[in-house]
Amino acid sequence: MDMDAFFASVEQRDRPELRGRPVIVGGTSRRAVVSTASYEARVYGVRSAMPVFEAERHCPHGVFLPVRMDRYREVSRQVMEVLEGFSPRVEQVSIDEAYLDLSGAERLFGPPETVASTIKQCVLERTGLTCSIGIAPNRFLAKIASDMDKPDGLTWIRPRDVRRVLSALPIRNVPGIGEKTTRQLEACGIVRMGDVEGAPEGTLRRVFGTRWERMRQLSQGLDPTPVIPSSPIKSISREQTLARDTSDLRLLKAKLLVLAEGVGEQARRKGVLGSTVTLKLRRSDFSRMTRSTTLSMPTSSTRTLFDEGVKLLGQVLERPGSFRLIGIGLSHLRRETTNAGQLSLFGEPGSRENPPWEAAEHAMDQIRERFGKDAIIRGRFLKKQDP
Ligand code: TTP
Ligand code: MG
Repeated sequence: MDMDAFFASVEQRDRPELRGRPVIVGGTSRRAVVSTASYEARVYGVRSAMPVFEAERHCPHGVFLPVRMDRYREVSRQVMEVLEGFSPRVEQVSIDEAYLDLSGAERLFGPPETVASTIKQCVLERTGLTCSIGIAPNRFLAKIASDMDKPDGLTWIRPRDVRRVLSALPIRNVPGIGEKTTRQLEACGIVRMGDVEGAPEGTLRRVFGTRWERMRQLSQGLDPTPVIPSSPIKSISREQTLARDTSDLRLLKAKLLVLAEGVGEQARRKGVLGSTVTLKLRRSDFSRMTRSTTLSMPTSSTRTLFDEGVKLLGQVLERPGSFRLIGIGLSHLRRETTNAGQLSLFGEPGSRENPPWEAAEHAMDQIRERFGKDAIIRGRFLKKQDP
C-alpha cells in the first residue's frame, strides 16, 4: 500500500480550495527541492527531488507549500492503524508505504481484491485520502503492482501473470534499480526486467556486483523476503556502573560520551529519532535519580544526546554527591522517514541548520561497521601516548 502524492494530498485535504489545483510541496530555501507534487502538477513535469526553481519554471501557476512533517506523520500513523486492523503483519517501510502479509486473511475478509478494496475504503474514510494497492505473491511483485495503476489504483498480479508483467516491465521502473544501472543494462540490450533472466552471468555480475543473484531471482518473479512487522521500540538506553564512586565531572562526562555514542549509534541503525533525553544516576547510597529534557527537534545524534546529557548532569551536580552509576536514554521514538524527509526536517543539506556532525557521525557508523568498533574513535578519547 502506498499513499498517492502523499504530502500534497494531505495539503489538499486540509485546504479544500487547493483540490484540483497543481500543488507542490517542498523546501523553502533557494537550494530547496520538491518533496512531492500533486498529480495535477505532475502533468507539467514536476517531480520529487527536482529543484524548486525548476518546478516553478515548469508550473508557474502552481501552489508552492512548505513541508509540514508533523502533520504528515500524524496522518501516516492513522493510515498504519487502519492497516493493522487487517493483519498482525504490517511492515511500514516509509512515511506513506507499508507491506501487509495477508496470508490467511481470505477467510476473514474475502478474496484478495475484496480485501484490498475494503482497505482502500477504510483508509479513505479514516483520512480522506486515496492510496494505491498492489496484490501479489511476494513483496517485490506487490511493490511493482502498487505502482502500476497510480493514483487510486488496485492491481493484482496473479501467479500466472508474473512472467508477462516482468517481461513487459521497463528496467527503469524496477524499484531499487537506479539511473546509472539502467543505462548500463540498456547498453547491454537489457531493457525489460524479463531480459535479466536470460542475461549472461558475467554481465549481471559486472552491473549488479554482489546483488546479481538477487536480481536474477527477482527477474524470475521470486522474492523470499518476508514481511517483518515493525515492532515499535519504546526507548534506547545505556548505563554503566563505575569502577569506583565518583563526583568528578570530567570522569562522568567521559562516561556519558561513551554511553551517548552507544545510544546514538543504535538509534541511527534502527532508523529512529527520539525527542526525550533522560539522564540516570545512582548515588553512592544506591538512591536513584533521573532527569529528562524534551527536544524541540527529535534526534539520533550522539553529539546532541551528549550535550543534553551534560546539561542535565550540570543541574544534578549543583548539589554535592558521589555516584556509582550513570546512564543515558532516548525515548518518545519515532521512525525516521525517507532521507528526503529527514533532510527537510533538518533544513537543506549543507546549510547551517544541518549540523555538520550528523554527516560525521554517519561516516563514523559506516567506518565502524566495515572495519570494526575501534577503527575510529573520538579525539577526546585519545591518550597522549597513543601512536
Ligand atoms: P512517494 O510515495 O514516493 O511519493 P508520493 O506519495 O508523493 O506520490 P505517489 O503517488 O507516486 O506515491 O513518497 C511519499 C512522500 O515522501 C512524498 O509525498 C513526499 C516524500 N518524498 C520526499 O520528501 N522526497 C522524495 O524525493 C520522495 C520520492 C518522496
Ligand atoms: Mg506515495
